[in-house]
Amino acid sequence: MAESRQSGFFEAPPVYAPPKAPSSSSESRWSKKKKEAKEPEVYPTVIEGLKRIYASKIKPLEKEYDFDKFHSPLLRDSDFDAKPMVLLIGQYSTGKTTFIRYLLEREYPGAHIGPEPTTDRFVAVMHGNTDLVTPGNALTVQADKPFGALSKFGNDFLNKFQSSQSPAPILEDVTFIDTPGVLSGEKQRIGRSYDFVKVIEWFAERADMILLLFDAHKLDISDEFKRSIEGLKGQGDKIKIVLNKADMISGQQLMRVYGALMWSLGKVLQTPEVTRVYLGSFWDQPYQNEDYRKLFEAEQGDLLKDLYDLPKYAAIRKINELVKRSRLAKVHAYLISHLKNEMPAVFGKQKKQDDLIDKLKDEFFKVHQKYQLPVGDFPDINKFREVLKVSDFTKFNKLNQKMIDHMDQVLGEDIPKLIKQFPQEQIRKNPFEDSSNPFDASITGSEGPITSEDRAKFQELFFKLNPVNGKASGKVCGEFLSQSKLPRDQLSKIWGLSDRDNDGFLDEEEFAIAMYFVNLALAGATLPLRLPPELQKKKQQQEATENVKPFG
Ligand SMILES: Nc1nc2c(ncn2[C@@H]2O[C@H](COP(=O)(O)OP(=O)(O)OP(=O)(O)O)[C@@H](O)[C@H]2O)c(=O)[nH]1
Ligand SMILES: [Mg+2]
Repeated sequence: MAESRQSGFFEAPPVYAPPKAPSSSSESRWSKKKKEAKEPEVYPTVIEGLKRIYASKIKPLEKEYDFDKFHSPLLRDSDFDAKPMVLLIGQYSTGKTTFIRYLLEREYPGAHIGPEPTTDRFVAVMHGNTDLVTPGNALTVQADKPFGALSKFGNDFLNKFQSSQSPAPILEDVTFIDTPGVLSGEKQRIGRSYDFVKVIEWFAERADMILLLFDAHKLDISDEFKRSIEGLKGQGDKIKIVLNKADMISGQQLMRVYGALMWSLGKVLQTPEVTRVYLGSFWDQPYQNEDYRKLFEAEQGDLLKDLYDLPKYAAIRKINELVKRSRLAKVHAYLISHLKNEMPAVFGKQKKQDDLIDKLKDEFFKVHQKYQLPVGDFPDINKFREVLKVSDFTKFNKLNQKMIDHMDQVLGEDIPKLIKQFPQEQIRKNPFEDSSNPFDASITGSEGPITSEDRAKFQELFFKLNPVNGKASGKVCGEFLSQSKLPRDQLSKIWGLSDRDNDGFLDEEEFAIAMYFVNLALAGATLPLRLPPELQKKKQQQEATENVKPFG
């Protein structure tokens, strides 16, 4: 099945042909001008649209006003093409590397797992046809990777950064960032030779999901971890908490740990909303304490569902981020050109520049008033001041109204147009409805997961179980399914998947699902943690067809 999945979520062939560019020799000044002024009605893909809007209207303004010196480097195509990124953060040994292993269903090259601090570097776990490790320095110069900007953290950091490529199917749609465990006590004081918190902030800003892992049987929030979490302010909506290894403690202890975790997090995260916590043991080993099996499985299922959804929402997040960036870039252009304007033509330049820096708050206010700009779009005044101190205001550029107009077009026309295009692309590339689902590729076939031939066989078997009111009891089904000689834990997993209404009985459809998974497990495939949507839908569809059989 993997062969049929050459294209990732964003790379499917365009439905709309991109507007043809006239050849340069035949291009008149007029058509050039027209092309400049007008963006195409429909972009080949949303990501392609974002790239073009950025290159034609936002980047020129960013260059004009040194946006990169003040805020963040100019974007490259690879920044737009980057797959959704999941950042894992936690104290050492909370199970970050194991969690990635569990999702990849294999080890990534260079992975170390162990009870002592093991991962000593940042690892971008990405897709590749063969296992390959690329060191940090080489990564930052690869134009097709979104890590160029990391060079600002220096060599000490780059020596502790690498990418590990691996052919795991999930990596075709998501990139994971494994991080060194946050240290506590003495080890923390020894320190690192690079700014760990700043690096975490960098990844967090670009991540689509941030997983904060805690160890239920060793709950501990060190100062460095606290600072890292504080560095995540503003990214609250991406954060998900994982209380891992919950199977290692009793129910009573778990309640206490859960309460303690919520209490400490409330203080650190300071968000009005309650952050979602996933309880469980996120690895492929049997649970040590079986009391909460159902709860853990449900939680695991929820977290996986959120991961499934990432590619779907990643494009929306990219649009969102570009909007944020454009608004900041516009305010930035006004601020820089205003400072330039305030400078004297001949004498007293340095003095005036120092004055302006001293009274920067007043200058911000003037710009806010004059152009009616939202306060929320203004940058952090202290960071802005730091860069101004090493700048020469006379070199700043004057206000370029055309560039500002372009930004208004981006925000008022181009982006809304792109969003309108969005639903079509979503339908076309819904990762659940085609074979690019990274998690359950093996069970999605062109006929649907259960073939009609199998379905007929399963139906016959089901009726041999003498169902009452359309349902066969757990005992009867259990005995029948045990004949497969599958291990008990697998059978229990299969039961959990197929008895969808948890009533301890199987109806005809649920029985078909169970049989389907029994065959899959017998063939050596890994069982999914939650019921794939195709099977859920099948059930609804079947119910619908049954309901419209008035004479049946
Ligand atoms: N019970 C249980 N133990 C786990 C789980 N995940 C990991 N472990 C154990 O916890 C230890 C640490 O696992 P790692 O995956 O190395 O943890 P890490 O967070 O990557 O650690 P560092 O890289 O040092 O920060 C190992 O001995 C694992 O066997 C889990 O889900 N449940
Ligand atoms: Mg690790």
